[in-house]
Amino acid sequence: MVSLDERLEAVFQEVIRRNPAEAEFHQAVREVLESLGPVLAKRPELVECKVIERICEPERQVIFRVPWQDDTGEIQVNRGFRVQFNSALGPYKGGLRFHPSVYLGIIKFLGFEQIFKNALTGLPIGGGKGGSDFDPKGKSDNEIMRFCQSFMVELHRYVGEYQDVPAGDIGVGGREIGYLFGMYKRITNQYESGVITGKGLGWGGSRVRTEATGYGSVFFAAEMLKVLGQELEGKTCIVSGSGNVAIYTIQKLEQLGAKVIACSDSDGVVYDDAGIDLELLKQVKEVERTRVSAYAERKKGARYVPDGNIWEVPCQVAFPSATQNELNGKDAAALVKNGCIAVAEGANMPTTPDGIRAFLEARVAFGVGKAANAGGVATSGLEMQQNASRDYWTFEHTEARLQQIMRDIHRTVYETAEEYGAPGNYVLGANIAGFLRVADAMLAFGVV
Ligand code: NDP
Ligand code: 2IT
Repeated sequence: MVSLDERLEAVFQEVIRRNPAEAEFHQAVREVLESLGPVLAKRPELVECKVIERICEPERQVIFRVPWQDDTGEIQVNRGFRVQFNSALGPYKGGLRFHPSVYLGIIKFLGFEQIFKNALTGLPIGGGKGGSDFDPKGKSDNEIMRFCQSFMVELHRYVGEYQDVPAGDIGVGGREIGYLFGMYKRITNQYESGVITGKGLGWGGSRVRTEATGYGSVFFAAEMLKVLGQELEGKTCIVSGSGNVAIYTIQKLEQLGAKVIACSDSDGVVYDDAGIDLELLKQVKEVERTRVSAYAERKKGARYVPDGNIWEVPCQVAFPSATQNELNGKDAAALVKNGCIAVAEGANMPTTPDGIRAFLEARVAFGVGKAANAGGVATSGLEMQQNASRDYWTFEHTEARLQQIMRDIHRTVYETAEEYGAPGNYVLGANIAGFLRVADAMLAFGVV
């Protein structure tokens, strides 16, 4: 563990004391605090104004009951969350995660990350996150609908175009956004498109939003490689996960001439030396909503290993795109040993602190999630722009905007790292640049 400046250590200890048993939240806070030492040296007024203490405390947290009836008629009870972390730069903005592992600590870590990520996009959006411990796996379409409707019956009180704008995350995609928006529209009797993003293209959605997180993380990786005098064309890559982010990471990599030889889900890993067949993967995951093992059963030459470790596959560029803490110090060491030169985090906090340290020490270009995966929320911001102007943009225009945003984030993060004496350290650059944008707005507002 990197030791903290004593003022930051005191802030961190207070965060632990006030938020007991929330390990992921502590981890996300610690990573940011570890970057802020050089900022305090330059900007002592930030200490006096207690802006770091304020940023670590969510503006509002809502926890609610979500009762629903399953297909057998039995009543189920889940827990819903919305953490409205910071609105200094705009309405709270961030996804909803439906996964059985969800508890307050997960939503708070995601909401905390979201503050700085959203600031890095340069768009006027604050940070928030929500979700439920509901497990969508094995549920019928009707059960998903009833759950989403019940969730929105409570959530609608706290969201709005100018207040808080949710979107998808793990377990929440286009289908769920449709059910959520439909219920919000019904309750409020208003067609308030800007209340949620990730909508369908026929009813207020933005082109490229589905692809945006994956495409964005590939654009970010391309920028990192450019600094190294390299390009993605011809590179061998691995992408963990096989959900929304993973699929569109694979698609953009293939378009740019890279080869993706492995992907995964929480049950196992698929290896395909010929390169993942995207159409088949989409059929298996998006249409049939089944497991990656089904891909290997149908694709000649592909192999499936239950409980396999994807990070043992030799590659030049890795894209952790499944979930938090999926890549540890040992995994990072294996990647480095096998010749990996760049990592772009499509997921939120997929690399453990040990893993990050191993990458930084080995001088691997390590694109931290709050920078590398910001393309999803950035395109949500573009969806909000289109909704506000009652307009739809073309795919080409929207993708060009996304690419420019990712380039700008890369430049900002890279230059900030240099300015603060850590050239090439994207973790430090992203944390400082994101933090300063939020902190400066908060200072302007007085004691808020
Ligand atoms: P999806 O639900 O579409 O896919 C999630 C993928 O990750 C699945 O392959 C899933 O496997 C795997 N996964 C989830 N939880 C676990 C776990 N506990 N252990 C192992 N594997 C797991 O979600 P997304 O693709 O949208 O999200 C992936 C990551 O990207 C998350 O960290 C999310 O926060 C982040 N992200 C998403 C954005 C978006 O726009 N969607 C934007 C920025 C970041 P299985 O099916 O077996 O559960
Ligand atoms: O983690 C994320 O940035 C997301 N899940 C997307 C959030 C959004 O509001 O589009």
